[in-house]
Amino acid sequence: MAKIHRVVLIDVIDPHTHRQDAEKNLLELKSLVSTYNGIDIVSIIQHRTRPDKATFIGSGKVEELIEIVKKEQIGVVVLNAIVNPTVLFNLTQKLWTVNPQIQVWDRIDLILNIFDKHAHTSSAKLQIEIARMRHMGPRVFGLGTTYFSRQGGGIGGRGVGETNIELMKRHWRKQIKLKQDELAKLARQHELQLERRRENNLTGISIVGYTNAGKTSLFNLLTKRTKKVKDALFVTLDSVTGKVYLNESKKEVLVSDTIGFIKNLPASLVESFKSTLMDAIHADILLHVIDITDPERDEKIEIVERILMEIGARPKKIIFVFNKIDAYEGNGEEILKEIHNKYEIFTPQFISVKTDFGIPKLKREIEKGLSEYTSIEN
Ligand SMILES: Nc1nc2c(ncn2[C@@H]2O[C@H](COP(=O)(O)OP(=O)(O)OP(=O)(O)O)[C@@H](O)[C@H]2O)c(=O)[nH]1
Ligand SMILES: [Mg+2]
Repeated sequence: MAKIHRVVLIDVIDPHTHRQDAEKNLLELKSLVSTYNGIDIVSIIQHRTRPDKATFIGSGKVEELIEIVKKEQIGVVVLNAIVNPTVLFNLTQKLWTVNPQIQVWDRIDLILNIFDKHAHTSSAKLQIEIARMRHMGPRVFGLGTTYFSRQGGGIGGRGVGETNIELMKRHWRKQIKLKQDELAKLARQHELQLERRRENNLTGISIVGYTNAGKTSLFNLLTKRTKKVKDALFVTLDSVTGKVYLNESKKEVLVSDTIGFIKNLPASLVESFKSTLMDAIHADILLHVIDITDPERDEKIEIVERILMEIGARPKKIIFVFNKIDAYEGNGEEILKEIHNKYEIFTPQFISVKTDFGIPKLKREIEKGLSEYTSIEN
């Protein structure tokens, strides 16, 4: 069994924020932590007008944190923010005395560590590496093995007056550039593949949506595949393409499953994952899968639509697919009406992958979209 990590979650919130809202903010972080196989032992919510520059929580709270780490045998401290690497380093240093193996992460570190567990293809792995290097920044990255081993061998040719930091920066930039070039090559291959499909008039459908909405479940159902499905965030990292058979037009069309989106996805990660989302960027039809049981449904819809815009997806049609209706506990009639009113232009569909409900109708809607916007008849 995978190792369970004992985790402390830390958030700094404005003194005017209610405790309830603060706890809600921590919820997603908690599911991320459990996705990472961690159990959150303690949450610390610190009220401050703004985070402390050196330690995020301020020296008083740091003392409290040291006690908790010691008493609860904490292995990982996670900050619900994106912070400067120096802050992480400062906190790590303070906690070393009670646990020499302590890890201090911010949101990006946590997400990257989850990604790491799920990356299979070389382009997903490269993307994670690039994002990690960017996030570490030149100073911390420079402290890594690469820098010192090369330093040991003698870098040579160091220009007059060049400081160590400048050297580190240059090394850091160069390493990132190398990885980016490698990734660009893979992306180009992928793009050529997509172009070829297009020339052969194979239309692309892509399944997108917030993480854990049921995208892979739908993909499996449509393509009769058996990709991994799990009640956790970011189970899917690599986009995978399969075929769905459409009964009326008696055609097979390509459909791809993609990485899930998340609130506050750091810009650097969006950039890094663009190539994974290539299928979504080029798709003619997007199926935007939404978990109808999620109380934050509307907010998540907005987040997904915004990220789609940011990555430059310009589909001919977007179909909103409200999934998990088998598990919806509220007033069914009311919610259907509300959704129809709000999202009519996205021809909302209501399905349950679990019970198969709504799938034939969804497929008909896809066929309609395809015949409206593309020429699969040829
Ligand atoms: N009750 C119910 N649960 C569902 C349904 N469809 C999917 N799920 C569950 O929702 C969870 C997430 O499903 P996935 O298909 O892995 O979701 P995803 O959107 O691919 O998630 P990521 O790849 O992590 O972004 C799993 O526990 C599924 O069993 C459904 O129709 N009803
Ligand atoms: Mg998935």
